[in-house]
Amino acid sequence: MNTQEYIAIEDQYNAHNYHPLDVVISHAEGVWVYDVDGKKYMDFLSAYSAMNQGHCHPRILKVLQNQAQKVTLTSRAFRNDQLPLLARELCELTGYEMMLPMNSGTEAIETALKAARKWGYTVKGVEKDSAEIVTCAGNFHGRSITIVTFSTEENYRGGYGPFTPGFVTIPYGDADALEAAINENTVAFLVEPTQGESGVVIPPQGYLKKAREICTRHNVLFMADEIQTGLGRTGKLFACAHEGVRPDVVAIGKALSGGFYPVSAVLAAREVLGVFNPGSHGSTFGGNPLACAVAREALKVLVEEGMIENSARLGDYFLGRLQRIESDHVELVRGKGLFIGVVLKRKAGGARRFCEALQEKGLLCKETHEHVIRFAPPLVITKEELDWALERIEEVLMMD
Ligand code: IF1
Repeated sequence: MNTQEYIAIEDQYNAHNYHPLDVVISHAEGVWVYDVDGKKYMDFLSAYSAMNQGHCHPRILKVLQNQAQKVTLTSRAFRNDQLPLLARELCELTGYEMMLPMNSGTEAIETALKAARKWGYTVKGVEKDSAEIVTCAGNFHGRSITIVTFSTEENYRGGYGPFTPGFVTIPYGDADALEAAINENTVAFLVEPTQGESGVVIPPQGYLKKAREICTRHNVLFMADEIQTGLGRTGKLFACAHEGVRPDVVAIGKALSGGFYPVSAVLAAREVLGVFNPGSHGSTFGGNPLACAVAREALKVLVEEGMIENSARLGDYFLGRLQRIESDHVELVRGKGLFIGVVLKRKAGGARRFCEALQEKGLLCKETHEHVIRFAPPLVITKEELDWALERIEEVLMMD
């Protein structure tokens, strides 16, 4: 079958909750993906930063295959030999006392929200059912009804009411607004160190540090959503590290498995994750041996193959090259590491047509919020591959 035939079947039987590019991928390796018609593309989205290690990384694949022949799922009613090792390795790598394994990023965020509320009641002493969590306008933290409760994007929350109480929204990047929003019921502040879906929005220098200080002073948990920005995407293990900020709670996912399997986790001190007692939170697949074996290897290759440093080095190079392209369509280029947004002028006619033009030239990326082209290649990209991409990006940004 060819591309159009696959699309026709998908359109008939699959809900239309996305508007994807018309490329039907059949296999992939490293930074390259191949469609059913034999066309080759460079992946500049990395499945929204789940593919930091590149597609089908051989070491992770081997671990997946080996583990899949041993045991894949035990449930948490019993124990397995991979979860304790992932927990120890993840805590040693990140410096947190404990972790709680889940599957999707949404579940990690829900876990963090539940931990914060329960910590508020049992440790901080907030009055029962009065906990408040401060979140930022322009956020994206997942798609559950509680999480879209505090989305400020009508397309993400419209039609899903009634919503969950206990959330306060403040402008992103405004530490004074955080100070003003905190009261005796505030248990946590949830923030993306760089807002991905909003269009790679980097907060003002010093914002995260000020927010950290405010949370410390008011005994409010600083919770960082590093599901997209974490694990090397911005050139450091965690994006918060660019300001030397250490959150109380960190949610990770996506590249935690190198794109092989849904694996997410929450990292925090014993004082926070200790609020969960047996039976008070869980998941059928959370912490399963296949997920944990894959995540252990995904973390190992990320560190051992210098992907975080590569993201920093080539990210700086890429940003500099993009900023020197003199295109009438470009408002500004912003980013950190290999996490970059090209903000187009309103008169450019929207980012979609540029993504479609790039697709024609063999480069896959995704527009976000109408006017921003997001560039996020796998962190294994080489300078030669980046130059190949830059040549095509420059041609497209210079088109009429
Ligand atoms: C979609 C966006 C990105 C995330 C952050 C939590 C989650 C995500 C910072 C939830 C997930 C994905 C979800 C996917 C598209 C993509 C996305 F466009 F939706 F907003 F990356 F920016 N926190 N982001 O980025 O993790 O439950 O998906 O594993 O839902 O369309 P998940």
